[in-house]
Amino acid sequence: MLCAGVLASCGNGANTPAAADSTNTTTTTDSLQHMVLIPGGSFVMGAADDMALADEQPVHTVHVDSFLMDEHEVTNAEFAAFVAATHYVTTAEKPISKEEIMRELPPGSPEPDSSLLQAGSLIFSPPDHAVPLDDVSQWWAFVPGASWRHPEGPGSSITGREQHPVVHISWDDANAYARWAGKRLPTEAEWEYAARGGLAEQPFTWGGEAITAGQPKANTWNGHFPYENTKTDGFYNTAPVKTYTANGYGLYDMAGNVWEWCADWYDANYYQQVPNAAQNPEGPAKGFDPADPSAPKRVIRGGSFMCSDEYCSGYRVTARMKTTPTSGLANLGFRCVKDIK
Ligand SMILES: [Ca+2]
Ligand SMILES: [Ca+2]
Repeated sequence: MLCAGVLASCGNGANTPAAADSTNTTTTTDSLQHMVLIPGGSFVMGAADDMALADEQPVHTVHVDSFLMDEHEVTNAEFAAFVAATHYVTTAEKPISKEEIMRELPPGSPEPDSSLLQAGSLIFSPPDHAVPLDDVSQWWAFVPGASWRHPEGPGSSITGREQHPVVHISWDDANAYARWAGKRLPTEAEWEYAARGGLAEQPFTWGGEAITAGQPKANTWNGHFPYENTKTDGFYNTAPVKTYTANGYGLYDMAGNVWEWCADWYDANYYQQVPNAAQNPEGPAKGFDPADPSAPKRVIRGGSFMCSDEYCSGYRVTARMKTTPTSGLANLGFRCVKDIK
C-alpha cells in the first residue's frame, strides 16, 4: 500500500535516540488550550461492511479511558516553536544511514545508490496520465533537501502555510515533539474511538453519507487519482487545519488532510489476536506487514489529501495504514493526546 516499496528502497534515514532525548518535557499552558476531552467508553472497533479490508476484521469491542486530544493536526507554526526551543533536527534533515536502510530491506537486497543516502524525503510527484494504482513509485519521488521546512524540496517553504499541518515528520520526530509538549501519540484504539466522534459503527467521521455527496467534508482527492484533481474541496495539497466541519467530539481533519501517526506497531493480523473487550489496548509487541515483512511499521490513520473513493479511501474511520518509523512523507503528520490524571 502507501509507498511501502518506495520507502523500503529509498529509506528515510535513521533517527538517533540521542537526538530525540535532547528535548525536554516542558508542558506549556498554551499546549493544552487546543485540546478537547474525549470521554472514555466502549466501542466496536474495526468494520465488517463491504469496504472493510482484511486487517480491519474481525470487529471487536474495546474500552478506552477518557483522554485529551489535540483538536487539530500539529501545524507548521507549532512544530517551528518546538524546533526553536529545542534545536531538534528531524529525521529527513539528516543524512541517511545505509545500515538502517539495509535492515529494512529483504535479505540479499543490493545496497542503495549513494544518491539515495542524502538527507531528504518523499514528495508527491504525480504523472499527467493514468497509471496502475498498485505502483506507488509512479507518484512518489525521493527528493534530497525535502523536509518539514521545504515540503516540496529545495526552493519551497512553509511561509504562508503556518496553519497547515506539518509534514515530512517521522514517528521519532512526532514522539520527540509530544514529549516536549508533555503529551504522547494516541494509541490506534484511541485514535479510532476519537475519530468516530460518538457515532457507533459508522464508516466516516460524519456518519454514513458518501464523501462525494453534499458539501466537501474533508481535504481529500477529487477526481481521478493521481493525474486529475478537480479540487472540489478547495485544495490540491494540504489545507489549513480546521477548514472543514469538526466531528462530534470537536476534532478537525480526523478524515483527510494528512495521515496521522499512532503509537502502535502495525500487525495485519492484530485484530484476530486482541482480546474482545480489551481495556486500553496498546497494539502488538512488534510490527508485521505481510507484504513487506522485513520492515516493521507503525500505524498511521485517517487518510490524506491523496485519498479518494477510487484509491485508498483512507479517510474511513476504520481504515488502517502503516509505514516505517523513520519515514517522512509529504502527506503524513500527527496530533497528540494527553492522559487525564
Ligand atoms: Ca483536496
Ligand atoms: Ca488528518
